[in-house]
Parts: sequence; C-alpha cells; structure tokens
Amino acid sequence: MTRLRFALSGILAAVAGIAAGHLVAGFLAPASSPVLAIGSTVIDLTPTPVKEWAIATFGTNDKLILQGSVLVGTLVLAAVAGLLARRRLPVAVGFIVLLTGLAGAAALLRPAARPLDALPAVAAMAVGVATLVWLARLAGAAAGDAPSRAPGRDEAAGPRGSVMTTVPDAETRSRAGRRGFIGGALGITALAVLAAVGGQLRAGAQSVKKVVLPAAADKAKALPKGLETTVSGISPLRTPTDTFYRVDTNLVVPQVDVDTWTLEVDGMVDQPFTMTFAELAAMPLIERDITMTCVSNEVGGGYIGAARWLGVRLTDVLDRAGITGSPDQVLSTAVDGFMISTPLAVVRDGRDAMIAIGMNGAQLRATHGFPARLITPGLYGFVGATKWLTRLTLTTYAADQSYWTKRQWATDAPIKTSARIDTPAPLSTIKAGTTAIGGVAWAQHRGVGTVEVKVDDGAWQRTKLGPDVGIDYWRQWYLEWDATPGLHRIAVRATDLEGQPQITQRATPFPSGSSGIQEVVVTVA
Ligand SMILES: Nc1nc2c(c(=O)[nH]1)N[C@H]1C(S)=C(S)[C@@H](COP(=O)(O)O)O[C@H]1N2
Ligand SMILES: [Mo]
Repeated sequence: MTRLRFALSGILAAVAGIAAGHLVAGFLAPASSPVLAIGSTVIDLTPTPVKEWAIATFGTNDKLILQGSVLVGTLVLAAVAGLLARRRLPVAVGFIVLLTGLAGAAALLRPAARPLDALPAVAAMAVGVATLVWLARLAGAAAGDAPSRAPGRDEAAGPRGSVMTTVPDAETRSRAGRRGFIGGALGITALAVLAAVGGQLRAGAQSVKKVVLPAAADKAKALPKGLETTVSGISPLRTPTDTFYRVDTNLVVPQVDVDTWTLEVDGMVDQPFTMTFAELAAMPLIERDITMTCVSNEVGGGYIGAARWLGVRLTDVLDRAGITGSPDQVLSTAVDGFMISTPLAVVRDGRDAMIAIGMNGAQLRATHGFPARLITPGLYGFVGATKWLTRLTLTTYAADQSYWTKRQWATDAPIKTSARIDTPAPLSTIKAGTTAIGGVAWAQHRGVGTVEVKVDDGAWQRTKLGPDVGIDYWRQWYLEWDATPGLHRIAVRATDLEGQPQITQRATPFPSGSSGIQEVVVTVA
C-alpha cells in the first residue's frame, strides 16, 4: 500500500503538472502543451519506416495513439519518481524537473517557437514539483514514516475536539494520515481535471474568423450529376468537406489570425514582397475541380478526396516577384515552420497550381489550411499542398531541403494512376443476381482513359465511366455484374488517357506512392 501511495504521488504530480501546462497552453499556444510538444517532437524524430508502419497500422488514429503513448510513458516515469520520493525526495524532484524541462525544450525547439512557448512547461514543473512534495509528505504520514509534524505539535496546535487531549498513538496517526492522503489525492485529481478541461475548452474556443471570398474571375463549370445517384455505394463525385481526408504532422490544428496573416514571397526573386489576405483575395481568382491524394494512400485506401478549389494562380504570385537566377523549387512554409518542396518546372508547366483560399464553396476549414494553402494538381499532397501557407521561397533543391525530403521521400512525386473498388465492400456478403461493381479511378493531370474489372479468372472487362470533370479529377466507374453464388475475387485496373496502364507491381507508399492492383473478395449468397 505504501509503495502504491508513493507511486500514485508521482503519477498525480505528473497529471497535475500536465494539466496545469495544458491550461496555460490553452491561453498562450495550444501546441506548446507539454504532452503535445513532446508528441510533435517525437513525430519529427520518428524514422520514416516507423512512421509508415504507424500510418498503415493506426490510420488516422495514429495521432491519438502517439499522444496516448507519450502520456503513458510519462506516467510510468512519474510513478518511478514517486517511489523515489519516499527516501530520496531531491532525486524525485530532479526527475520531475527533468521531464518537464524536456517538454519545455521540445516546445522551444519547434520550428516556429516563441520564448513564451516555454511557459506551459514551467507551469507544469512548478505544479508537478509542489504536488509531488506535498503528496509524498502525505504518503509518508500514511505510512507512519518520520512524521512531518512532531507529535507534540499536534497538541500545541490545540485540540480539534474537546475529547482529544492525549497524543494520538501511531495507529491513529497513520489512519489519519491515510485519510489525509486520500483527501489530497482526490483534491489534486479534481483540480487537474478542471485545469485540463479548462485548457481544452480554451484551446477549442479559438476558431478561425469568417472571411468574405470574392467570386472567381475564371469559374469552374457546374459539376455534372455523379454516378452515386444511380449506383449505390460509389464515392460521390465531389467529396463533402466533412468527410475529406486530413493528413498533416500537426497534433494541434493551427488557428491562424487572418487579420495579421501575411504571405511572404522571397528567395531567388527580383522583388521580394509580402501581401495580406485581402491583397491575395483581391487578385484574379480561379475555380477548379481537383482531386487530391496523399502519398501514404495504400492500394484501395481512403486518403483521397475531390473538391472544388478557389484560389490565385501560383504563377501569378510568383511572376509578381519576378524570378532571378535558376531556382528549381518552390519551398513553401507553413505558419508552424513546416516546409514542402514543389518542383518549379511542374508549377510553371501550365497546370492550375494555386494558392487556394476556398474549398467546396466555403472558406478553408482550419483543418484544411485556413486561410490559404497550396494545391498542385497531379502531385501528391506532401510535395504540393502546403496548408497554413505563409511563405514561398524560390530556391534550389541543392540549397534547401523540406520536411519530407530530409526524410528520404521522393522530391518529384506525380500521383500514380490507380483505381479503387467502393462497392461491393471487401469481405461483404451480397445477394445473387444483377449487381453493380463500382468505384473511382484517378490519374491526375493525365486523365483516366479506361477502367477494367476482372472477376475471378475471367477476362478484363471495360467498365462504364461516370462524367468527365477534367484530367485533374477522378472518374467514377461501374460494371453490371451477374453475381452467382459462391466466393468471388474482383480486381480493378485503370489506364490513363495516354494509354499508360497503372503499375501492377505492388509498392509501399514510401518513397513515391503505392502501386498495385486492388482485389476484393466477396461472398455471393
Ligand atoms: N503545413 C502542412 N501542410 C501539409 C501537410 C503538413 O503536414 N503540414 N501535409 C501534406 C500532406 S502529406 C497532404 S496529403 C495534404 C493533405 O491535405 P488535407 O489534409 O487538406 O487533405 O496536406 C499537405 N499539406
Ligand atoms: Mo500526404
């Protein structure tokens, strides 16, 4: 019991410290909350193969699992500190100082950190140490250790009740001590919960401001009716923003103040300049339907979405600065210091690379990069879709490397032609008779030519394609199938408009995107 009380003292000290830090961070900068700062640093330090494994294994839960692991790891170390506190309090205190010091260092070493970002860790340190010292003293009293107050002082303090006239014996003392510890532990827990919830509410209360988006000078055509209206189970032609995938390295979504936000254009340019959001939005706007894909999308995966984007042509902004020398990349920086490299030749080959400020008829959501992000049709997001954009630097790959380049991912990463079966669902059971096999196929900036389906060992059959929304957009497809009872294998493959079939050889997302044919197995009953 005694050891448990000391371990608990350490754990509660950590919980109280973390909660205090979270509360302070809620007011200053949510991302500098101790567990989040350490989590972000862990993300950046995780070797690429481990990151890939985590994304493949946990999907979009990877962030929760990471934060949970950091928290559990911290609590285990804190329990050790608690056990040490019985005999070596200074060592235990040193332990807490070290842990919170690491959190402070992690917060200060984030790419866009400000000195104030250390404050949550300082709060965590102060509250953690004070809680540990206090609870360890209560735990000591409960164990009947050398009492923190000499017995005589109990008397001197005066009787609490008129009957209490003698010095309490050891048993009475430790019973009171146990009660004292329980009270202290409950009190700390309650305060910690309040602080953590307060910090969370405060951080969540910050939201992005409403902005007015001017109409596009160059509008997209009305979106045709998609196959989803006739073939049930097929992905809608346009992905609703609510279900659009989200991929980034951020544990806390940056909430950018659009009134102070600026876009800086610098590097190998004649005229570096800075513009405000109003200035950016006042430039001629284009509206385009573009399908985005994440390089981490596995064959048959869901890290893909098709949306209508409103924005300024990237070349319009770059031309305003004027290129000088021979840069070969656009290095884009997000408000948190995260960087992406995009090949300049791709940006300038006539495609609709843009600085988007609108998505599906609304301003960007915070999760999708408010107030402005890059969209580069045909390239995976990690080389062309910088969210929370704040700086564009013309430079060379030799001089500067971005986040993923430093982690050995491909520098030029065109999206690979691919097809996905949406219906029937893998391993589902369907009724015998006429049914539809359907899904989406994509070959951004080349365009989908044909999609073919193969059932079991049959021949490849041409499917019917949905409406054509341009070469940067995905294409829905379906095939009527007379499903006979039994187990069946359905495979799909796409060929682009240039006649180039998708790569059938299986490849992992690292380093330049997955490839391979998707095959699903279904039971027909
Ligand atoms: N600032 C920032 N921008 C980013 C990323 C990031 O981690 N940080 N991830 C990129 C990746 S890998 C992809 S696939 C797209 C995803 O955009 P979405 O979340 O809007 O779908 O954003 C890109 N832009
Ligand atoms: Mo991505």
